Amino acid sequence: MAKKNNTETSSNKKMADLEKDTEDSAGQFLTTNQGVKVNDNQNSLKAGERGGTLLEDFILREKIMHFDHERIPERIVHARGSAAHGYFQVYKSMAQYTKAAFLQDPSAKIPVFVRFSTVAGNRGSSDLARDARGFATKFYTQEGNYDLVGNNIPVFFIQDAIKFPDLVHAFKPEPNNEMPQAATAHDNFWDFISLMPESIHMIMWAMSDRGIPRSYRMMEGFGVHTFRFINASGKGSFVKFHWKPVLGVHSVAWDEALKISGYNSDFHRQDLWDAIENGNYPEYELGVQIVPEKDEFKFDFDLLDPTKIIPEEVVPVQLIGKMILNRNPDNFFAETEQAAFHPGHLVPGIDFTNDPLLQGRLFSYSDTQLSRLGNANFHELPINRSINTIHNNQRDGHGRQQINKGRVNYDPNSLAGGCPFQAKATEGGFTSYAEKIDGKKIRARSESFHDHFSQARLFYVSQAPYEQRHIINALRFELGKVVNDHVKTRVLGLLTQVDENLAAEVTAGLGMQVPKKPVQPVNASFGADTNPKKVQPKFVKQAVEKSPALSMAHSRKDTIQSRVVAILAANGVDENALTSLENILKSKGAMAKVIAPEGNMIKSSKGNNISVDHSFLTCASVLFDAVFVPGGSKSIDILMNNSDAIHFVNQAYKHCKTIGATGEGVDFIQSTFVGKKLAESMGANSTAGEGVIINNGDDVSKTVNDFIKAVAQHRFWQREMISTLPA
Ligand code: HDE
Repeated sequence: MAKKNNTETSSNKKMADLEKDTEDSAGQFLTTNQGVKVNDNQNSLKAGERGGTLLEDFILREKIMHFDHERIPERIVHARGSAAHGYFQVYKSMAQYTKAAFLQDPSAKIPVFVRFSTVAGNRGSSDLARDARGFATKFYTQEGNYDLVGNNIPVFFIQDAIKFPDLVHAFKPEPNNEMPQAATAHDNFWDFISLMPESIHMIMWAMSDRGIPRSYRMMEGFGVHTFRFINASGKGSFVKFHWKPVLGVHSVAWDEALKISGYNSDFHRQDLWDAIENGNYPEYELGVQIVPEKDEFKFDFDLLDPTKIIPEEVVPVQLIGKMILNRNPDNFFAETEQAAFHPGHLVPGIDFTNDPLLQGRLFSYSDTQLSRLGNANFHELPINRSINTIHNNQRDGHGRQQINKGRVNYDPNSLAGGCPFQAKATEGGFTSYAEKIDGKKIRARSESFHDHFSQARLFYVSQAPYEQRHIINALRFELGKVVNDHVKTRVLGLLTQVDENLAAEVTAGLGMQVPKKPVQPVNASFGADTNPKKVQPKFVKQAVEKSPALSMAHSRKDTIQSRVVAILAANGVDENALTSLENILKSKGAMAKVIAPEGNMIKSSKGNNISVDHSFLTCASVLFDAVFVPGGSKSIDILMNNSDAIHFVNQAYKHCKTIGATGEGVDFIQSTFVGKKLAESMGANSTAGEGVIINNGDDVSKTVNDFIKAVAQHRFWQREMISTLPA
């Protein structure tokens, strides 16, 4: 019993800590920052009713001065983000591999704060940009903060941190005209990539549907680098971290992403917020791939190379715990914006490896946070504070919160009895893994980092045909925006190394000639004195020919939990059909939204009021996972004459979504282009009808059940091949 109380206490400690700094003005007087009550917040102090304003108006000056400084620099990368609170629980003790306290006790709930982000765009950019997504988790553990600062793509563009500023300059808007925003489809980016063959594996991921997730709740997370676990006896093992979303991994279509950006550029932010408000708490399982130290050199790539994955078929991912995000932040700025993550925030039992990208990151995060958050005391901000009280001899600095008592601020000391003490390893003191290192001081890259194409190919060939088509189209789009032909040709040259068919397809879309396979791919990415012959990218036969885990086609497809279904209706809608649809969807955890020609209310077939969630003016099918049209002859007459309603269904079909209808709703579907497509394909061996659930007559519950099974499939991507809809 005592133990339970302890874990409960530790799980609530962070919440209580944040609570201390939370302020609610309900029922309170307005005050200045000095706590003086304000009598008039509408008029500045003037000499007479018609002015001038007096300099002595300290209330005005204080208010404007604070406002003038309300903006802080946005993150140089990952500026656009949103976050949530929650907790993590390990399934069973991981003591065999690590002594990290938060990975020992399955009954302990470890508070977490997670921030998701896009990488390239600025703070106000669209959530649906084609991009990697950041997935940064702060665990407030009993041994101090542990940050797992990862992405939704398990590899990175570059092998060495020294290239990071160049990479970021290249993908950000071009410096002369600050265009394009949140997009890599421009010459600078592809010029850089064409000269950096090591980036091609990540390019495959970024151009795949992983670059346009359906939701932050439906994407994986990866620690990217190989880290190290250390157990209580000091034994180390290599570890790669994964987050697996319980809802499966799903994306939107590219055309949809473009349109979502117009209808709701906060789409992912809103989705996360709404899901939590509605009790659909996002859940992710923490996975680890553990490699014993003795196996370090057993792979066909270097474990220290951040452009490589360990295929899950080679080292399976063990699921070791679950994270549940169950609380939205109270204040975006104080929490989400001021959160400072750092891959160097470690706890005993976890350590680094010599991955040269990871090592460079260790300098960057606190350095950028110093300028972003303005001083060296940002660890004292409520969101960044450890649940452990801080005891050290660091003092002063801008905005210092802690009031350290006593005369002693140095160590060793005798005047304060030697306090604060150093902790032995057995007392929980952090000790770095005593890795033996013996080498020359040298600027070079290990030959084991020279294979840039084998895993890019593995990724491409492991994709389903529709996923490969999406990669081809993404590359056609991106390179289609590039003006310089020689840049395009160089990228196509790299693609020939990945897969010749891929290169040919992309080239055809650009109306260009397939370049010859470059004999000597590119050497601009090496040091000036490096002998290019020695550093040529090479191919290595992979342990697996295909890795099904790399394809989203194999993701979980048996739940409609939290999916959003649009119900198209107008006055006269069949109330029984609509309510039974709503009830069944709700019982399966999905959300139903009524969309009508006008907002507010419609009258059902029985004359009852039905609330409208959105009118066609404020939404579009791209904001929903599926569409259903219940009957009601009057309602259908209205919808048949409404071009927005017709477009809604056509577009949902184009984006391969599930469409369902009952009663006269079936006539409506048949009157659209969808109906035309279905009629054209009658009797033919066609996929046109997959995911269109309209043939069950008036049996609403059978139709809805079939509809639900189809929605769980997420998309019917094969339809893209036959779809020539003008939507
Ligand atoms: Fe970051 N990265 N990064 N990064 N990164 C930042 O830190 C950096 C890298 C990642 O929600 C910055 O506080 C360097 C890989 C996430 O607040 C900055 C290098 C991965 C976030 C920085 C990398 C990441 C950041 C910008 C190459 C996946 C957002 C603001 C050596 C494993 C965290 C900030 C949040 C943020 C530097 C590469 C993930 C500038 C130098 C690889 C999720 O310090």
